[in-house]
Amino acid sequence: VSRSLRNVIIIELFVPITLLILGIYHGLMQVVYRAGVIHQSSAVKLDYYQGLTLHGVINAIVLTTFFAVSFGHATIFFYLKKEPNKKASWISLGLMVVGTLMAAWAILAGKASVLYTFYPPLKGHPLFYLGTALLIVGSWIPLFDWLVLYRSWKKENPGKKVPLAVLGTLVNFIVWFVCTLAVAYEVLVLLLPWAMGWTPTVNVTLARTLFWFFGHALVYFWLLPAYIMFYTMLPKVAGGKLYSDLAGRIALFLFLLLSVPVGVHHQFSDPNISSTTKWLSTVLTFAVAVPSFITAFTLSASLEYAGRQRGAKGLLGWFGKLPYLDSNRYLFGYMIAGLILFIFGGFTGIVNSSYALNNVVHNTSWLPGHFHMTVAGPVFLAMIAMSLHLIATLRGRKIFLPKVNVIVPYLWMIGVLIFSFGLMWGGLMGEPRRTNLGMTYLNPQNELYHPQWVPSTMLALSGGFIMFLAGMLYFVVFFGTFFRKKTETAGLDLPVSEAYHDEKMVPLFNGFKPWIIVMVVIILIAYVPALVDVLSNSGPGAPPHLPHNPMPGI
Ligand code: HAS
Ligand code: HEM
Repeated sequence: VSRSLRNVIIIELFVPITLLILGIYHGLMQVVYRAGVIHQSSAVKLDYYQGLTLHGVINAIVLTTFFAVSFGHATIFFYLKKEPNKKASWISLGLMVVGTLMAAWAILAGKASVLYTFYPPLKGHPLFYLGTALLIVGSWIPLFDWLVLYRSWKKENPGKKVPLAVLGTLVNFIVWFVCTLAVAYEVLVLLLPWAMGWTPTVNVTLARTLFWFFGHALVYFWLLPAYIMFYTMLPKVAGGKLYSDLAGRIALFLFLLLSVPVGVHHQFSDPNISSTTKWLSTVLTFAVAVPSFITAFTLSASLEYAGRQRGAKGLLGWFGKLPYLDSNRYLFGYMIAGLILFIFGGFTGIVNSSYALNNVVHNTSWLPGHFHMTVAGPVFLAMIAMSLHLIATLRGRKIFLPKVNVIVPYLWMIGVLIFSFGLMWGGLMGEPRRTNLGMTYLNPQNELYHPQWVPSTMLALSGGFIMFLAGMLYFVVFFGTFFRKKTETAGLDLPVSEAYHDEKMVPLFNGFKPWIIVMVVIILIAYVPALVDVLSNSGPGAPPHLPHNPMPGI
């Protein structure tokens, strides 16, 4: 690996992991406010919503985008043996860093407490929107470069299967490119002119619809780097093989088809979208769970094979034979802890997407319960594990405190389980999300005091504290590894799983064209009705209540 690419990858990991210190601190503060430990609107000069914005933006937008780009560079180079264009990689990194600094300034100055979803009518400083746009444009650049490398690799290797990790990276960034077009339009055409004072108002539901066109595909943009690791590395570090290579390809292509057209499931309570459009969104969302079910079965079979290779007997003996605490295979611990969390994260997602059940959980603390078992579960654990692996190998450093490192993922997992259980329990009792409970419902001095929410918020507080502790231990390991003396040969090295069933090359699963066409068709089927609803039903006044329809909507 060239010095230039190595430095790009290292900076792309170092910047967000450093910012993450602030992101994790604000996670802790969130549980502290929620549990009514403090009854203030701010702490350490940062306001509640400012802190929540920092938490969501740093953890879920900045860390994930930087990581996806750096991991993309790593997989493309490692599998295709071709270096991405030097200039393009540095321009992309430069745009992402400048964009992040602009948005961070706006938030820290208290001028953009708009949360990571920046729904209008909350209005942020223009630099917040511009910074977000730069971060996104910066992350687009590598895709075009990688596509050139991919095409030349295909020409040189006719009839060979495209490596699964490369396929995953390209699927992920094609989804990212398509979905970010909508948020770029939202930011540049609707929000920025409004924030600059050039337009008097914005169409709120149109902005939300454009945001969620982007927003749910965003969660798969977070997930797919983790899936690439689960398919191409986990079986190897577990001591086995990937059960089926074709299953991985099918799952990835299903994400290409179905990641974007499901965004309306975040808008079940928006009154100007019709029930039919929402029903369609539920059906498509059930469909997008299918590639995750395929993944669950394929990975279980791969892990069972690994367990048996390691001498397991009987039906379930393989569970006990996996390298849970092997500090040389710490990637395994991070990945398995994430997968265990995702069993719960996935099932709660299916509850959310069921149109009628969504009424019960929407905007309650059930939701952060769900998404800390997804984005702060498999996604976060896979990302921080791979960041550590890449930093250690690219800089030729040994892992600092390997025995501590190997328990970090389990501590995090236990923390998330307790934390999310507390939030979901509270959510089912009506606890709202995005609300400083310490000021009102969890303040005994306040007339709104809800003592029945004390146990659930205390549970969330204790889980959140364990997560915070695990996060701090991770920082010690990461920065300890980063700054220790060089003792190993530096280079880019990734674990590679062989396939147990390495099916023949099928042209349909070795290229993108037909899939992209079907993707566009499904997006049109889902989003033309949604946009027609939004544009024809937005105007002054609320849509009428229809007695035959208990759901919000027309
Ligand atoms: Fe979600 C809201 C539905 C997946 C993140 N989601 C959110 C929000 C976030 C988020 C951040 O339909 C909040 C947005 C906001 O701020 O308002 N979500 C789903 C569904 C899925 C899903 C159906 N979500 C994710 C993923 C995320 C994520 C992935 C981040 C990475 N979600 C919703 C809906 C809402 C929502 C509604 C809106 C709710 C509202 O009202 O606002 C599916 O993709 C889930 C499928 C997953 C599975 C699990 C498969 C299990 C696996 C593990 C196997 C384990 C093994 C280990 C092999 C079916 C793969 C075994 C070995 C041992 C040793 C045990
Ligand atoms: C929101 C705690 C780590 C992503 C929240 C909320 C809490 C919380 C309590 C809900 C606030 C509310 O709606 O009332 C924590 C703790 C963490 C942690 C204690 C660890 C110490 C993470 C990580 C990620 C993440 C690692 C992602 C990688 C998010 C997102 C939100 C959120 C996207 C939504 C923000 C919003 O509603 O605008 N967190 N979190 N969190 N968290 Fe975390």
